[in-house]
Amino acid sequence: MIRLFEQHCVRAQKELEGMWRYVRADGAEYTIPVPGCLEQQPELLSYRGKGIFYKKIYIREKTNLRLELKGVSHTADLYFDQVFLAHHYNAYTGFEGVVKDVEPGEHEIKVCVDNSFGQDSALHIPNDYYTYGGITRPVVLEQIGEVYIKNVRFTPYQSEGVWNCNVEAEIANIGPRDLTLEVRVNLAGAQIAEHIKIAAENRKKVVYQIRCEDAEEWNMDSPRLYFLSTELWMDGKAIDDFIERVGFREVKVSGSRLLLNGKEVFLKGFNRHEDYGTIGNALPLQMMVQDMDLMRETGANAVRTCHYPNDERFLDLCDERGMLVWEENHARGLSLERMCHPDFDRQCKDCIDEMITQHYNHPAIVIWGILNECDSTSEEGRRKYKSQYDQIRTLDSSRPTTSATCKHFQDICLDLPDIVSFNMYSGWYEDVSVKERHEKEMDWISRAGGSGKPVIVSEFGAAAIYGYRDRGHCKWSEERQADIIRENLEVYQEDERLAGVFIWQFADCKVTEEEWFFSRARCHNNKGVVDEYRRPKEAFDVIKGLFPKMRGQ
Ligand code: ADA
Repeated sequence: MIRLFEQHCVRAQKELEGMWRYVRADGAEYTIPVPGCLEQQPELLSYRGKGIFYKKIYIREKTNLRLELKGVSHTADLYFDQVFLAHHYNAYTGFEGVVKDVEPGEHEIKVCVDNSFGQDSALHIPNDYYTYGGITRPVVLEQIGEVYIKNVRFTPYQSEGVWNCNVEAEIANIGPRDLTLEVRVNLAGAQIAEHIKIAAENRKKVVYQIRCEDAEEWNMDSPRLYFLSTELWMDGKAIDDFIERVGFREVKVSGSRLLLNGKEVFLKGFNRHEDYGTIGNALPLQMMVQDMDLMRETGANAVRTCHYPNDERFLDLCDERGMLVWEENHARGLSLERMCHPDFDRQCKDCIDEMITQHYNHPAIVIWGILNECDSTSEEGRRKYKSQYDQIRTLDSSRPTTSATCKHFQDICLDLPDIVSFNMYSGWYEDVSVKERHEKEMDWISRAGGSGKPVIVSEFGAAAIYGYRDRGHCKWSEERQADIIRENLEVYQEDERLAGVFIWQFADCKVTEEEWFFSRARCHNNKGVVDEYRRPKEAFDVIKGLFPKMRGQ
């Protein structure tokens, strides 16, 4: 399944799911499901390295083709009939390749994939989560004509009590002729039609302001979604279309509050990695729904996509369920030395650019985050933080920004984001009073550039091995994890200064053995409140008792 709704009625689109041929670097051959992870194959359980995926397709009539790969982990080179189309780095954003004038008959798609931690990889490194391998998200094959819609951006805003929006569509003419065509936009009962000219081998951006008299707002209780359909017409015929699913809502920061449609929201959520025991990060829809249902069962209203952009189908689900999302770029715990990797700036820039371009229209996303626990203590680090915030604001000024810091009392970047967020493991890494430690942190934040801004506790929690019980509540027992989470939540629920809390973490996730085995029993980060098979630990019920009592919906 590509998305949770059909994106095209005119353009022919299909998913190339199923079995693909995979040839490992040493020549060993397998057939592997796509989407899927290499690690699901008995012979590839811990394979880290290069390999090539092949898929044969049949084309009935001469056409232009667009291939979209929504996630390949982590470096990919895409070929069509041995012709190179695209290079892409990063497992968590998609990319495309376009081939013109494909003749009828048999053709071959080839994707060279590498998931090793080589010297060209600044963001995928041995880490406290697992970099899987393979084509882990859907592959889409589309038939396009000489002109097609590349992208549509929807920005809602209220004016005099009525919903309005900006719709920007990017149209590409990949043919040799200058064209005149009609653009037709349909949204919530409003229609726009305009004739445009677009030169050969060129792109054009059209922008419309649409007043939607009858549009209802999207909110957490009533996540009303609308189809935004953009079509291209020529000689009385629809030749291409692009359907987005959008919601009318506004996110703002006002003083220390986060507002959704002018009303304060308090975020009560989980940090969630895309990871499931034996499946890896290629989660099928039913497992995403299971995660959503479990989070909802506790009373959560928000999720943080730590530490990378998520699968679009999960974001679609959040849109449908009114679950608020903090989505962040891919960068976890990088030291200054790692941030000075020659490819770091470019790889972050591409990731942010793709994340925002690809996920801009999700009403559920209310915060963009960057650089979890990276170096925010040096002038060089600060320059990098600043340039990433600047990049985000240029691409999207409609959502607030943040970054989760652990550089307590040393962070020099708290003045840069719209929201200040900090990770704090009181009771787990440090045996301290949660309340006292929290007060010190809040006091420091107010003096270090965060004064007057919303503050979020972006991570807190403790580890427990599922099923391990101990009457003395020793560390790693389910009882101790429940105690620590309870103590933290009780302190935060009293604190009117906070705008939200995110528990670390929703489910146990696999970590890389390299660099991590000594502090991570079972080579897993065991701080999930459910284990990697989604079996709830004792803490799950504690949260279920406390989340509904906290402020916010
Ligand atoms: C961090 C980090 C997480 C995870 C967590 C932990 O603060 O952001 O990715 O590593 O700590 O479990 O210690």
